[in-house]
Amino acid sequence: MASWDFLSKFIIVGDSGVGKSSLLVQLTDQRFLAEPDPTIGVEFGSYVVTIDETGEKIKCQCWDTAGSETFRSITRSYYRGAAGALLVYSITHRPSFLHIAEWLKDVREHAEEDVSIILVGNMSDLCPEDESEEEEEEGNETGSPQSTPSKKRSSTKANLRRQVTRKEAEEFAKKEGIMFVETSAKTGSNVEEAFKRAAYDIHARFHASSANQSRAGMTAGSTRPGVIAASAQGTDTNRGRNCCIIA
Ligand SMILES: Nc1nc2c(ncn2[C@@H]2O[C@H](COP(=O)(O)OP(=O)(O)OP(=O)(O)O)[C@@H](O)[C@H]2O)c(=O)[nH]1
Ligand SMILES: [Mg+2]
Repeated sequence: MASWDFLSKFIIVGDSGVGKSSLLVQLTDQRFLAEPDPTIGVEFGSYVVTIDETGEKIKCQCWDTAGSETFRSITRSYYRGAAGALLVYSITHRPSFLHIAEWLKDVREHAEEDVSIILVGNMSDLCPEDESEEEEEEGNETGSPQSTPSKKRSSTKANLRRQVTRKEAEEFAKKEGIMFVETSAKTGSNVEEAFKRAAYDIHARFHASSANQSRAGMTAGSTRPGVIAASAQGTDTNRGRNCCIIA
C-alpha cells in the first residue's frame, strides 16, 4: 500500500543564487549549506505533507531547477506535469524579484493549467523586521547593486539590505492570484509552511475538480492533471500523460 494518498509534482524556479536548493535541503534534511554548488540542470527531493484536518498525505516530488539562463531550455522541460510551483526570489536582491514576472509566465506556459503557485521571498534572516533601526546602525549607506544574490554569500551583514518590501510582494501576488510567503532557508523559518501552503492548495483544487467531475457525470477516480490519488492508482483514468509518478 502506498504511504501517501496523493502524489504531486512541484517545481522550484527563480534566479540563480536566490536559495532554491537551500530551501529544498532545509525542507528535506533540516540543514543549511553555507556554500552549496550552483545547480546544474535539476535536482530532486521529496517530502510528505499531511493535511491536518483529514490526515491525508500528499507526497510532493520537488524538482529544484538551475536558475542560470544556460540551463533554461533543459529546466523548462521539467515543468510539464507540475501541479505546484515555488517562485523564489531573494528579498535582498531586487532584480531577482523583478524577474519573477518572467518566471511566472514560463510556469503558466509550461506547467499544468491549474498549477498552484506560491511566491517565496527568501533570505528573511538577512533583513531584521525593524529595518529603520538597521539603517541607523549602518549609517544610511545605500548598498551597491550586485550582479547575483549569491555574491552576497560573502557579504557582511552590514551591507545586506532588504530590497523588496513585503507589501509590494504581497500586492504582486494578489494581482497575479498566487500565494506569498517570506522564508529563510538558513533558519528554516516558513520553509515547511511554503511547501505546505502549496500542497494544501493542490489538495483543495483536487477535491474541487473531483466534485465538478462527478457533478458532470465522470467516473470515480478521475483526477486533475499533475495529481495522482493513491486510491485510484492503476486505473486507466490515472495513466494520463500529465501524471507525475516517477519510478
Ligand atoms: N543568509 C541566507 N543565505 C541563504 C539563504 N538561502 C540561501 N542562502 C545562500 O545563498 C547562496 C545561494 O543558495 P543556493 O541554494 O545555491 O541558490 P540557488 O537558487 O539554488 O542557485 P542556483 O542553483 O544557481 O539556481 C548560498 O551561499 C546559500 O548558502 C537564506 O535563507 N539566508
Ligand atoms: Mg540550486
